[in-house]
Amino acid sequence: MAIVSRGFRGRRTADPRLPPGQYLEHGFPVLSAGPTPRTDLATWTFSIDGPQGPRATWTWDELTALPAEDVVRDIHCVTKWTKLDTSWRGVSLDRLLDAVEVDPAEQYALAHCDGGYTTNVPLADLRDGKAWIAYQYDGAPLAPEHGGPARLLVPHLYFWKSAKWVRRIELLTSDEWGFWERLGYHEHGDPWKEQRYWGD
Ligand SMILES: Nc1nc2c(c(=O)[nH]1)N[C@H]1C(S)=C(S)[C@@H](COP(=O)(O)O)O[C@H]1N2
Ligand SMILES: [Mo]
Repeated sequence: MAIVSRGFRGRRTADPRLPPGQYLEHGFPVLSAGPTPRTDLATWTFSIDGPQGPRATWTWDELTALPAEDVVRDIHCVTKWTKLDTSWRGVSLDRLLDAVEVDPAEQYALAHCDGGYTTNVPLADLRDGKAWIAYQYDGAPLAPEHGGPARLLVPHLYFWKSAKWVRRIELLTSDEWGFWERLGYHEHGDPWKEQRYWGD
């Protein structure tokens, strides 16, 4: 009996969709560093900013009128849970970045959220079909505790990069750490390279 169950466990941890050190989670844990902010959709905006302020701003109606994409992706939290096949609807960052002029020297981005959370992502990780401003999860409006009305979704990086309640993406010419990065989390956060903390 013991040998049989060890065999099963061994086969599960060998799941090729699990990055190193991760386990499968079937629920959807909520991880927030503070209270869930509430923003009235009538005044909500999302913007892409440069050093001089907003280069493009979308209201809720404008953002949700843009062509959206349905994406199914695995998500990986640095606390070691991985959830497979999560389904989202949102606007590709490619489409939003197309609306602004980006200086070639601006290779970094810092996401800013209601509530003050921030996280940095290299601009290249937001391009080429890798990131979205997501406003639906599993066919329903994104729940406030999971980042509704809208969150950044960057599923190929650890999930702390997927900033909930995102309101601005600031383009930068040098990398600037966000909330968790200043507290010791990795500046990039690739789960397949196990970039969890400083020095990984
Ligand atoms: N604004 C904001 N975004 C955030 C966080 C946060 O505390 N505030 N936590 C991050 C972390 S550490 C994780 S793992 C995911 C959790 O998303 P979930 O609560 O939808 O599972 O959100 C990320 N985005
Ligand atoms: Mo996390």
